[in-house]
Amino acid sequence: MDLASLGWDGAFADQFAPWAAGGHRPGRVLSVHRGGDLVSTEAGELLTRATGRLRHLAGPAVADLPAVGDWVAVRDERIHAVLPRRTAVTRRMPGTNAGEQVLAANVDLVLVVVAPGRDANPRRVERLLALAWESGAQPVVVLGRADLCPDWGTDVATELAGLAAVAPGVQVLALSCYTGQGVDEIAAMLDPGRTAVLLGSSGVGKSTLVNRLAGRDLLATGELRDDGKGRHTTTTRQLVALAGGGAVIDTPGLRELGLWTGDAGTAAAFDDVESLAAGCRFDDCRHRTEPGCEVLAALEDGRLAADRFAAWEKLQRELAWAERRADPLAAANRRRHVRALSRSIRADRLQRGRD
Ligand SMILES: Nc1nc2c(ncn2[C@@H]2O[C@H](COP(=O)(O)OP(=O)(O)OP(=O)(O)O)[C@@H](O)[C@H]2O)c(=O)[nH]1
Ligand SMILES: [Mg+2]
Ligand SMILES: [Zn+2]
Repeated sequence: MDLASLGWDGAFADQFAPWAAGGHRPGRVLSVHRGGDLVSTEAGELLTRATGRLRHLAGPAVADLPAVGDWVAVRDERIHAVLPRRTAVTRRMPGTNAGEQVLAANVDLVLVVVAPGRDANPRRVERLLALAWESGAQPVVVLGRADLCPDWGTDVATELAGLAAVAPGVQVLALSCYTGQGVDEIAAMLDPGRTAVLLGSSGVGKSTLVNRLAGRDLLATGELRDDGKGRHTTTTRQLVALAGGGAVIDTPGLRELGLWTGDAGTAAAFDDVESLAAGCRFDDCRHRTEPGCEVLAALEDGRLAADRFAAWEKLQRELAWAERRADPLAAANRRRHVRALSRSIRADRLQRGRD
């Protein structure tokens, strides 16, 4: 496999130099299984395993072990090191109360795929976008299975407008793998060397999209249940190299959306609310009764929708809870960091307004 088409570049090569000197070869993790990690190298695909040393260093921190999309140093069918991740989509480990899980590493794009109707619920999209922004990659919202909108045209436009309202600064597009609408647009985002990860509920058509992009039926897709929900057909995360260069990572439908300490992500996903909050007179304004509160003023005059504010508050509470559990000290620092970040977002906007 040509590693450049998978995203290998000079900066990674520089970081890899000491490993190359030690006789290691670079590779990208395609999938992670109990029996080992499948890695794509210049010499082909290899089934590898992290060395005992790497496991020992990671200890209980599974996030330090190779994840799908990672660039790794391989020798003798063993992974000796994981290169620093440029971006990472992470969440809390489902079912546990601590620990971070890396869903996809070194991605350029996070395609948040939703189906028309219930699944395109603004609150769910907001949460997925917070996760996406937090990764450091660029989110895109995809209305999948758009051909199912009863009135093809008007309904799609309404759904897209609803999605755009909760996705400031994010491209929103309609996709149908049946009619082909939107497929080329997404393919065009995946130049050689670029990687996208697909996130969304079960049954929204993620694996079907991968097959369309790959031009052949690589992955299993599943019929929907009678209630219109998916059957959790995909069970492992998997990186697929596309023939024209570029790569896409398919993931199982997300049931539990445990946000990791995603303050930066929330700040970006709720750019509108955060910018208002940055304008409050007091730095620690709770937006309840404080004088000079911009958020209250915006709620009053309709610039900010009440349900969007409620969603933001709820996410804030969850983040605060997750943070306290993970690292109480860091939590306080992060709060300060986010306030600074929102202020810079606001300054940036004002600047853009002036330009
Ligand atoms: N009408 C319509 N159906 C689609 C479209 N894309 C996929 N489907 C169907 O939706 C069902 C679910 O598709 P999958 O690709 O398996 O969905 P998924 O998101 O990968 O689901 P999980 O693997 O369970 O997370 C299948 O029956 C597909 O044929 C589309 O554009 N339009
Ligand atoms: Mg699937
Ligand atoms: Zn306020």
